Amino acid sequence: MSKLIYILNGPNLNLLGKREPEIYGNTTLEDVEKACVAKAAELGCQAQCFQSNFEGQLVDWIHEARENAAAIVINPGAYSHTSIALLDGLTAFEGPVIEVHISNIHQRESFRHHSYVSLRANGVIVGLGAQGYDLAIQAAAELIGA
Ligand code: CA2
Repeated sequence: MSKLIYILNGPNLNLLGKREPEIYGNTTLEDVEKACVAKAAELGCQAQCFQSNFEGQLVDWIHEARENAAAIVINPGAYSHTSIALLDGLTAFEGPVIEVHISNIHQRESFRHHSYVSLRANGVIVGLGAQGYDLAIQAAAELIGA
């Protein structure tokens, strides 16, 4: 059976492609998720995509990934900068974690420069737009030996 990669998107990412295209581009979350499923399949893996505006829901999916998934690709949105709960959940996950940010958080406000999730992530991709998810899946697939 092909290895499963969980693709987790945090708060407000359901608005992708619908507002602030100068920062986040025109690609919708639906487009991103379709591209993730296709990329994973191309690499002989499977992607399952989730988005929530609630921190606890994201933590629950990370716990679920402990049983089901070989790797996690996560854009934690603003929770990157605030959430020790996501960091702790991800620390309890044994496989590789790749963190994605569509925008270059280091060129933005100083409160976006620090990510708790980066303390756990095997790799971080920032500033490459929606293509960052593709690259993250590629990295995750390599790390799980797919
Ligand atoms: O650059 C990223 O991917 C972020 O994770 C996006 C988060 C932001 O809080 C992080 O600092 C960086 C925000 C997601 C909001 O997405 C929107 C998309 C379209 C319109 C409005 C918000």
